[in-house]
Amino acid sequence: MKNFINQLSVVLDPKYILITDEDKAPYLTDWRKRYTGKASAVLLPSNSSEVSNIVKLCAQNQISIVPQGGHTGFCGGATPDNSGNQVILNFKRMNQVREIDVANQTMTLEAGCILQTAQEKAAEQGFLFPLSLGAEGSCMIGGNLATNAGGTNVLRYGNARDLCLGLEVVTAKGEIWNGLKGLRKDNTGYDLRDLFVGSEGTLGIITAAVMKLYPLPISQWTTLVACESVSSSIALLNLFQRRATSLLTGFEMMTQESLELNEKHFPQMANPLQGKPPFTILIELSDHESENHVRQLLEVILEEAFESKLINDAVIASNLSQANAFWHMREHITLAQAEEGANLKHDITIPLSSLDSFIEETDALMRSQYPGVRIINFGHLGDGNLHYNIAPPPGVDAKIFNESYEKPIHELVYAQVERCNGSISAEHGVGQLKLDGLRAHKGEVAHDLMRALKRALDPQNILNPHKVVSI
Ligand code: FAD
Ligand code: 2HG
Ligand code: ZN
Repeated sequence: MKNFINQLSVVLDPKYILITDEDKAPYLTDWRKRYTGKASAVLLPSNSSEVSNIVKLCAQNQISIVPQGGHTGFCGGATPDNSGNQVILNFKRMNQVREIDVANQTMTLEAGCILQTAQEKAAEQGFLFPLSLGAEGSCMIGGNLATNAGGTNVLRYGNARDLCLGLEVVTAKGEIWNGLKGLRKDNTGYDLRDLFVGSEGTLGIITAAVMKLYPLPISQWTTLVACESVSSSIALLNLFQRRATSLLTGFEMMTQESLELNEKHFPQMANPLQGKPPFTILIELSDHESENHVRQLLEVILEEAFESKLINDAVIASNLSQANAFWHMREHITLAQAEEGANLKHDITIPLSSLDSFIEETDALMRSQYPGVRIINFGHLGDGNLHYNIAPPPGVDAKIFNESYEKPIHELVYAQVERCNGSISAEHGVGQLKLDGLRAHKGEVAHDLMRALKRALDPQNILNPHKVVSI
């Protein structure tokens, strides 16, 4: 290993090769503190050639690499194993916006560019870069693409994959594939870009990307509404989709139990709706034409929703700071859960037509089999994506809860997901958390194809091994 580190210092300035325990510590534990690994070194390259040279050396020495962005992922994908032989390749020094192409409405970003920086740089040029999620102040575009991140604008603009037009990737051999074309059409055979997006660092290392930009909306209106049931929430979504079409940019759901937990930890984020509605829906409309048009449309749709008894209360944010407060309330549920302690996450998608029965039946099964657990159910309802998270009954030790209940609770939820023809990972990925369950979920044929791809692109199994698929 000492010899390998010496070789590394030929291709990377030694001050960017972290080898002391103290220097490495911040890179070894994931955001949820579920996984802590060991690494022989943390490497901080500043450009794609350095990444290429590092990968070549790793390939020669059979050293495996864990790519790492902001380390905010929820599935342990960016955390090394316990062998102490892996290296972490962290992208924080590759953080430049290489280009904003105004005519083509694209931006080219290095993998370590923080998502919020990309949004801000786009806005400076009058563009919207629509990828948006709670971790945007620290997650990086390479990590977003590697996980095919979703977030709160998917309903209108799609997930990270939909926003990506081109990639630069370092392969497992250390070659640099330059696919940084900002083309909206390119049917020249297999889509390599789509292979790397969502592969969580197991097929190649993303060093840069061309991303789509959109015109900045001139006005946005945000409202919170109270719904009595899942079925009325979905009918409300359909009403907004029919009436507002592409002006609908956000449709998020929070249950009463989620907001109560939020308020416990962040009392300043109390729900402004009265009477503790079972389902609070956050809706956002965006417009590129005039301030008034979308506000009036919102009022008309809400009136119709009141008349059809889909909602029984609503509050429209009167200014930007109130709109931000609504969004903060939604985004803080994850932080409230982290403050509260242990919780089991289920990032699932269900077809909207089955969502009502999924929630009703799964809630009932959960409450009868695990009395006292708290069902912290919230998420991107417009995408059929629930964060169906389970917290232990108050006062139950987190460790005991995880050890005794994690497996059966996952099994219960995932069996329900299968029954409804849903997915066990909507937007957070697989990483190491869902590695074992993936074969059963995908089916043998799909899983074998995934393995074949992994073997073809990374025959030495040095790119993030034992994440997503084991070979
Ligand atoms: P990391 O966690 O560092 O890495 C994630 C995976 O990508 C790992 O497998 C890693 O090896 C790989 N990887 C990282 N960089 C590269 C690269 N350059 N090349 C190849 N592979 C690479 N996710 C959502 O989808 N929607 C949300 O709404 C959302 N909200 C969140 C809110 C909070 C508060 C937090 C903490 C997380 C949230 N997440 C959400 C999860 C997380 O932020 C996303 O998965 C994000 O895309 C991860 O980016 P990252 O830079 O932190 O990646
Ligand atoms: C969100 O939508 C994130 O806020 C986090 O995807 C979900 O905490 C979670 O489970
Ligand atoms: Zn989410």
